[in-house]
Amino acid sequence: MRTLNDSMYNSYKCWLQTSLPEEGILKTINPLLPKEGYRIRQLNNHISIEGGSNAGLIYGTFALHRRLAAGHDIDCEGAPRIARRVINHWDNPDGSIERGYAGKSIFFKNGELNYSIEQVNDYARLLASIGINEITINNVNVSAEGAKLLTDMLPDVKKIADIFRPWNIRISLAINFESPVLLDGMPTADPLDPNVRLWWEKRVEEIYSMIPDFSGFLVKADSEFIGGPVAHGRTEADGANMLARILAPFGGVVYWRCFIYDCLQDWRDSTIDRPKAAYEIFMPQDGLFEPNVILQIKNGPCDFQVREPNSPLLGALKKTNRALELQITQEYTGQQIDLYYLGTQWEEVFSFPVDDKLVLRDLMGKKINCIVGISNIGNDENWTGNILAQANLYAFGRLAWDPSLTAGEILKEWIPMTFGGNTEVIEKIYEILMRSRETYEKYTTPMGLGWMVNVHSHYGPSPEGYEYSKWGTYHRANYKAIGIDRTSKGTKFTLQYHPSLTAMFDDINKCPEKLLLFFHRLNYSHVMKNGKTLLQHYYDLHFEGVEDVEEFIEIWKSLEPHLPKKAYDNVLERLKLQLKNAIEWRDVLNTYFYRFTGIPDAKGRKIYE
Ligand code: GCV
Repeated sequence: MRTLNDSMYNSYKCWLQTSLPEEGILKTINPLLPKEGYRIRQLNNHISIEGGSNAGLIYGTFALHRRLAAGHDIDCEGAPRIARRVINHWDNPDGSIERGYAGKSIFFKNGELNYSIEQVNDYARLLASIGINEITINNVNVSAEGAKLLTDMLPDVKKIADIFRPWNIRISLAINFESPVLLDGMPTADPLDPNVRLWWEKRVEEIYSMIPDFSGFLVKADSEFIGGPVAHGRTEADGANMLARILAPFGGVVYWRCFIYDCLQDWRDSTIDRPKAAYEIFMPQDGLFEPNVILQIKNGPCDFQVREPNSPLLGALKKTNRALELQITQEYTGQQIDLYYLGTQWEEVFSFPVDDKLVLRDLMGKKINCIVGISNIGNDENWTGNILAQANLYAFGRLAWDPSLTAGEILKEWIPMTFGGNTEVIEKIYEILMRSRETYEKYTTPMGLGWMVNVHSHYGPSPEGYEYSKWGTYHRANYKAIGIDRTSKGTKFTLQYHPSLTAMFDDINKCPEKLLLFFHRLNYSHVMKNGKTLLQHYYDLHFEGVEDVEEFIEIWKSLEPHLPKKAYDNVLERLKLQLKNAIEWRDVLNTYFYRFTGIPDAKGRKIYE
């Protein structure tokens, strides 16, 4: 098992490892400050950090470190805008990580909790440094093995909770709704069955006797072949409320995921439109959930694609608590091989309108007081596989603390903390990271189309990989047109938004061009605002995307003298793989459309027959 002292692990000088200044610092608790808040002052012969509690002192200490590295004034005050700042792990008991790209789980091995205390403590410290205050350690797809966290593995869960607690991080568990059947052979998991309720009561009492600050349960139910209340003829609210009522006396909550859709769709049936599903299921139940239920909603209505509009449910629910779920692990966004700084994407998510006045950011910390990120770490020597992918975890924490930060501001903290103060290094890494999302989008599926990835792995191009499948993710390209008409004249998805947004997305001239193919079905001859046809625009973006990656490689190479060899090699190796991937995407997709249309590239560049 890797420990803090392993040489490889220490060879990166990354943000969590630079030591915190301790000498000449006076730390005091000031109950007048918010509990997790802090105030830092530079006085004559020392620096004072006041915290509203120990948690505030922890955050204040890391804030001081950050400000020193970024060259900001030391005097400052801070407090989180969002109360619950949560990391979800998709770690399985066998040590694998669903959609993980940085090695194996740091928690599990061979069917049990099997970990290094130092490593987990170091991870807790890392999360505390970015303000995270809660963690779910296991995958939402809970196998029969994973369900045992509630029983056989509970003593070990307690030990993990003990490691996280000093860092102000509470623990929660993902549970399988069918646990009474899976673990104890009960005849049913019907949430209205009194014996089922009793079974859960016993589990919850046991958990709280061992982990008094246990945060609660995370539930993926009635989703992707996993059971839930609907299978018992009940509603999502029936299921969530049964658990919530049991947890309430202990101060626990239920995170109920809204990622529910028909995953056995017939592609011939164009009356079903997957992005509509969550709203259709949950809006009629708005107000029926207990106050300690938090509906956990992915940022987009599909599934963490490179560009989607925000889920309409985030703004539409009025009487139900909710959490915004973001994916830090790069499932559809390059798998920690391709460069993809998610900060720019999340800044857009926060800036996305909810109605004619407000954007999502305005709801954060008010109507939406919880944010969840799917972890991108594993036991890899630098935590995230690609060292530059650390920026995504860092950005998540910083935005969870303060959603008004910009993607650029966050990078200007992270880069010097990780690579030191050399201006050339800072500027060049800043440039490639800030451009990275758009570059990936250019050579994959621009304009909101999404998917077209290889089935299951979700890396690399396969334009028809999901086209005739059951998953409901179609683009319906033919010789003339592409995309789904999701306007009020089409599938009516746009009607799920505030009327001002319906009007914008419905109107082809007002719909943001970057989302055009999410909302509209268009002929390849459609003329874009830049005067090009849709098809030519598509070709151009694919060629440009590859050129961008070539440029990134040159920029990175120019930094060789200024970077630790290990970090330099780590990224260069991945950039080379990214170039291969980008070329593959460009050629497969350009050929795909050329074969349909017979229209060559206007600039005569090579498109394969
Ligand atoms: C944990 C997508 C991913 C799955 C993931 C699921 C979810 O479908 O491909 O791996 O399962 O989302 O968010 O539940």
